[in-house]
Amino acid sequence: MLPADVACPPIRVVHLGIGAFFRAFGLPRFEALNAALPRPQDRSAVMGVSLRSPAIRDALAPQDFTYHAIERGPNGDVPREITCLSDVGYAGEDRERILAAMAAPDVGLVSLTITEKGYCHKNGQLDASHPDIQHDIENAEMPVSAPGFIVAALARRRAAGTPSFTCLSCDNLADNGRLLARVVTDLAALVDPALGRWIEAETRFPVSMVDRIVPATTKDDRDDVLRLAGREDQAPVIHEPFWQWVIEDDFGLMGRPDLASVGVQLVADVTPYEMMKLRCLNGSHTALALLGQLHGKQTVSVAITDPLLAGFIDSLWSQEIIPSVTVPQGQDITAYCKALGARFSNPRIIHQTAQIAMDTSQKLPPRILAPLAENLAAGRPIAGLCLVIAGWMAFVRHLHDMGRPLHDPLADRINGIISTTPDGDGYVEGMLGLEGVFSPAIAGHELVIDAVSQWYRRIGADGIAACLEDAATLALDSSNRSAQE
Ligand code: CS2
Repeated sequence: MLPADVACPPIRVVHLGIGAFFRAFGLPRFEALNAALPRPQDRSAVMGVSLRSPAIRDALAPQDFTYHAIERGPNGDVPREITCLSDVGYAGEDRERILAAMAAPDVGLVSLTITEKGYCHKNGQLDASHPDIQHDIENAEMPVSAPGFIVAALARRRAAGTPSFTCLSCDNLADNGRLLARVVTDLAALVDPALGRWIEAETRFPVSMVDRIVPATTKDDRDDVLRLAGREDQAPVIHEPFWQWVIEDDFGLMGRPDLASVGVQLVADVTPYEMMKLRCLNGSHTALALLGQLHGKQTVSVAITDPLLAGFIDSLWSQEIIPSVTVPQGQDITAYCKALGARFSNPRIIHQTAQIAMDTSQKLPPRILAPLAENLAAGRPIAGLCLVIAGWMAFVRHLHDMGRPLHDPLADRINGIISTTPDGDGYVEGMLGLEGVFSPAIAGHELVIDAVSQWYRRIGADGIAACLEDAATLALDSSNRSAQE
């Protein structure tokens, strides 16, 4: 038998935001890494941190933090037991344990999936007026935000003479590592300028692109685990077979886990991968979610097999998204989108369009508005992207009118606009004025104002089906035009 300290490898990674995504995407990589290491003492354990709720800690603790990741392909399930997670702390109750773990010399990596809103930023800078950030400026040793936890832990490491860990953002944001570096160093500078300088010099923030479709786990999924694995599991995760993880090879003094040996791509520049994924996959996800909701389609697989939506997504890709992407070397982007269509169609992945439609105010900028701005500058078509924006405006107004909650960090501002502007052009103008979502250049651009207002009116007058048909015709016209040019 192994001595107890060897049987349980040291925590070398702390992950902030231990939701279903990272448990289905990142932890299986650490599990594979451990499985390939013959000496147990060389293996790594991961500590997870839940920032908002104790639920995942409480579900996993009675099962020693092990759980099943179920790969759900079109034809069947493959369950895998994940054992590398050795602890989960909830920020609201286990702050000291979490900070002690993050400050421990064995920890070389702090990874994050905290979603777009977790970065507490406004236009790429720390939002110092954000209530969590105000709290963390005044109580730096008792943080509540993710940047606050990183700053407090790095302060401890600096004081103890321990090298900095590397901070690895795994969120769907353009240049996610740069944004994390910005908010962390901005916050540190406000708390202690010398610490801010130390972090700037010592901490690496590689950019990464992450990809795996992970729907929310349901009660049926928990029952499936019992059937497949013969064991109760209160916190399994479901995922598609596909995954891709591309990381900028920029780690600090603590080195990096040998992720390349388990299929992770370590590259000098993640930008083309991230641009392709954020725009082609996430952009079309957001389009399917919003327009799918308006069109009565509750899941992605049902939405993408609807001829009108499928036709729209095909033309959105070919006319507006693909032309805006700098394609990674050796990648066939048309084949990439075709494969996305197949991934989205997997009928056994029940991915709710309502789930993807959450937090859209944070998702539009990298997914829809970035290609829109570039298309405008290059004189390329924008009609489909503008339909997605108009669809969002119709979707949030519909929720409001039905008295249903809007899950979005800007819900109060959005509901304020809805209740103070008459439906129509004034409402569209009000929404385009949402600071932090639409840049002044986009919000004030006549072509955008016209296209979004027209689509919005058309959705109200003729319904989304007519708009989807129109958009496909427009796309056909513009592709005929460019074929003739
Ligand atoms: C989705 C993503 O919920 C969403 O916004 O677009 O979670 C998507 O499933 C993943 O990024 C796929 O890698």
